Amino acid sequence: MIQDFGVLPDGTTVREITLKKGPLEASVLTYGAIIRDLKVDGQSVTLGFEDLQSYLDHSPYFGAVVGRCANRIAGGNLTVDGVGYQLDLNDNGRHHLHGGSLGFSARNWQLEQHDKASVLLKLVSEDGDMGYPGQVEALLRYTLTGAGALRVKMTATTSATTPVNLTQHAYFNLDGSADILDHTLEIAADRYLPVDEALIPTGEIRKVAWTPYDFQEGRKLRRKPGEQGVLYDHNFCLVDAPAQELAFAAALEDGAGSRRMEVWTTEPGLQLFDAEGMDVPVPGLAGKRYGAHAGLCLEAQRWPDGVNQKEFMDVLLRPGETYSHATEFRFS
Ligand code: FUC
Repeated sequence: MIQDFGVLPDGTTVREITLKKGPLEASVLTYGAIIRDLKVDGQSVTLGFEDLQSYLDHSPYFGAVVGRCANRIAGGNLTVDGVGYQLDLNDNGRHHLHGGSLGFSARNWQLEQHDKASVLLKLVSEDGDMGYPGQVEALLRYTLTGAGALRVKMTATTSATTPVNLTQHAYFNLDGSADILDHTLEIAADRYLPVDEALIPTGEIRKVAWTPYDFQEGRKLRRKPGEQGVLYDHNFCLVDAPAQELAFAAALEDGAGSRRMEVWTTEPGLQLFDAEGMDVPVPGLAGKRYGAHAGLCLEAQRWPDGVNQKEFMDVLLRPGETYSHATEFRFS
């Protein structure tokens, strides 16, 4: 099903495509390639809004695809083949966040194709967009699979060498409770990236063992005694390079242990963000209010600030190459 969802300030229409397959139903917006709502057996498992204006005014990237580069680039400083570029400084005027103020999450994607269970969207990011060199063409397909998963498949090509690191920024809450602190999370990472006060990786790659970042055996998001002040806004190091095949990255279970979601991805990193500071001033899906820890993000991506970190994998895409990323959110 497809319908108009609203009109952007520039006069273009945002479309909403509803996909259905088995127990899954997904509503996808052309704006930001946003997953506006994802239902499993009729229960919403992501955070979102009922109207476009709330997305324009209040969304902390709910369900959006972020790019060209997910997460932060320190000082918005990019150097490609010896040439320096200044990227849009949309993070407190100091750093570049999620591709800039008009990144992929704030663009109205073109609707290329759709059927009952899948939709294909396209975005052309022009040369110089948000300060980046080269024209990038991105394709994104969402598919509801017969096996009860939402599959996200993204590819991109470029006219000049530029960094590309896309991710799906959905906030999950599997049981509709006020917060996700009693959800249990497992992450298949034995290392994570410590950050500085601006949330930018320091460059150190640290073992999770004996720290609050050890999710290898599964643990609740709720801080244990003695863990006050622990922040979950970090990249977990799954592997050292992107892969061709999907691999298990994480599992999330609701408080009662009645719903489970697994994340499988080709990406080497997973950003955990548990929205501690969330305080959305307008109603969300079905009138819900979203406060602290209302949902959490599991953003599969290449390690953040890769353009400035020699030890991290390359995030540059060159002409003739194809960036490719697949992530599946599997429900049971
Ligand atoms: C996540 C975080 C950021 C930011 C954003 C809304 O990706 O890593 O810190 O707050 O979402």
